[in-house]
Amino acid sequence: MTKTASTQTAPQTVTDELRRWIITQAEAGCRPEDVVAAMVKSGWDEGVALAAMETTLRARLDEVAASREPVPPAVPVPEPNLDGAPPFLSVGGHRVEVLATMHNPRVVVFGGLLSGAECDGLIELARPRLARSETVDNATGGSEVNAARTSDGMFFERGEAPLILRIEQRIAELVLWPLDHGEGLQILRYRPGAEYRPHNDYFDPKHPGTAAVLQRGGQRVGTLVMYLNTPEAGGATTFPDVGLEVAPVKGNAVFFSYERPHAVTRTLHGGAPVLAGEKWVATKWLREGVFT
Ligand code: PD2
Ligand code: ZN
Repeated sequence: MTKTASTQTAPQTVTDELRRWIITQAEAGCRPEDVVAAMVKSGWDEGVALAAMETTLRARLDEVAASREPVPPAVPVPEPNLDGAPPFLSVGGHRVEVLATMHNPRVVVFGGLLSGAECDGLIELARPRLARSETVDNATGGSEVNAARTSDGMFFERGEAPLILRIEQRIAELVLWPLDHGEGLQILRYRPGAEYRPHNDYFDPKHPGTAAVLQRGGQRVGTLVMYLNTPEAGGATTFPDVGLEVAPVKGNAVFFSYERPHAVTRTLHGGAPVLAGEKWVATKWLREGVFT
């Protein structure tokens, strides 16, 4: 039994470490009932343990299946100009720090992308329009409320207010991608306990609803998650394939790109549960073509 499974106390949070442990046990040939029994013995509620097993192993099976699928061709993706490894970039007169970079998956963490006043302004504009978040329904391409995403959210129209337009222009200049290739900004509010379970932002070519979604500008090829406040605890943006966690700090942002809609990009990511306080983010998804 590893430290993960033996040190949990209520409320019981299924961490990436626990997911990795479950996969290790299953791949070593442990029977599922023995894995659940070991978790229960170390303090886990049986229902939570069973649900964690089920979702973790289903995701792992999907990953193994994906590794056997044909890999779609690579397409151009947004990318900041980091030639010469600059410590900061000047974007429309605004200084943005380059805090961390990773190449596979392509991830860049920016500091000070938004000012405190810009973060507060986005929250103020979004708050009266929040509703329980929906995700794309894979079957139809429409949207549905999803238990994997327990936040409230809303979308702005592109350029709908001067503040939105200014931020969109900054993003376009930062990652060298045309403004009209971006979807409208999405705002999410997570309350304590809320999370966004690991997912990919690209549309899965296998899903029947994908063709409809691709009509509006093609695939998503990049994501920028901007933190509008600093939660008291929890709420990191996680990349479970590579064990990376980006702390949510007001004004900072994490950018990642995916040159094909496939797990080889290692851009599976999630929003870890918020442990205390609220977490607010603005997400800009970038498409291959003009988003209409
Ligand atoms: O809020 C986050 O950290 C987060 C994590 C994963 C947001 C998104 N995905 C997203 O908006 O796609
Ligand atoms: Zn996402």
